[in-house]
Amino acid sequence: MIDRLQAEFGIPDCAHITSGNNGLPKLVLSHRSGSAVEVYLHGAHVTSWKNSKGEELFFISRSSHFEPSKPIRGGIPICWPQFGGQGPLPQHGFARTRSWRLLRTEKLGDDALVAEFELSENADSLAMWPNRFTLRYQVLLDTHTLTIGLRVMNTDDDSFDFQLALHTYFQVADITRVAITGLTGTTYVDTLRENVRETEERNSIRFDSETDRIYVGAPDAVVLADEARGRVIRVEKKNLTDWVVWNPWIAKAQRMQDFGDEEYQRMVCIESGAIASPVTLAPHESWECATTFASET
Ligand code: TA6
Repeated sequence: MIDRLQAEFGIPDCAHITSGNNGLPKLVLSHRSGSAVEVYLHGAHVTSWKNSKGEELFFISRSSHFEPSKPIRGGIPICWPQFGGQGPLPQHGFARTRSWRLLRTEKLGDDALVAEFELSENADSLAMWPNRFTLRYQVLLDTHTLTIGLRVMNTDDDSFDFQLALHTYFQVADITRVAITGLTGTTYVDTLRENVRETEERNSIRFDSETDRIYVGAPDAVVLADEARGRVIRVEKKNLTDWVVWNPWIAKAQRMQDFGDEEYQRMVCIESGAIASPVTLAPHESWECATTFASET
């Protein structure tokens, strides 16, 4: 399978399909600047984004599964058509545990690299979610940016609702020296306090305990400062209403078997999504969104 994918989608010095962890196929896009991204076909899961210096910007747990039936712990899990346990489906829906089809790889005129993946319903998904759909997931890598685009198509004769989140795990040097800015004055749902709604009063969100908040109707841009490393990453969403900010801290980290007890110190999740207000998609209509990650180097 890897050889067939490489023959069809490989681009010399730019796109390479290889056997990843546990032999799962993954695509590696290597930009001429030195930046790179890795995407497993399992879940169309971005597991690595490196800047032009080759520094890893995303977090992957050393204890992560790499098995067809389980989500990868880190990178960008695609939460669709449900977020969390907010419905009858498995936690965060089924898109992140399905094998996606690689549709195309391309080197654009400005040397940016793009790959596109597709997922549609199957007997398993229809059994738990009786809707026909096609998802198109686009990964675009440039010198300083990684842009994720998702298009949802309702290929059925009835409307359906969905939630979505790009559940992105950022690597940080020390969670106690991390600041997230851009959400001052935004309403958030505190999932650790019976979903009470509060207003974010702080200019900088910092971490000293478990944090699990859905910022609703939020501004489109946030900035992550990894102060211990002097690294800044800007994240901008398009046509998505919410952000989730999450760190499991000590007790929850210990309860997560695919996550090291100490790993909470080296990661933070900033997730762009449509959560508080699910999207309703009419028959044969489509909807799209994007999220761009920008690194200074
Ligand atoms: O995004 C925050 C969250 O909903 C947390 O409540 C936590 O459950 C996290 O997602 C990870 O979920 P997972 O199913 O990947 O373990």
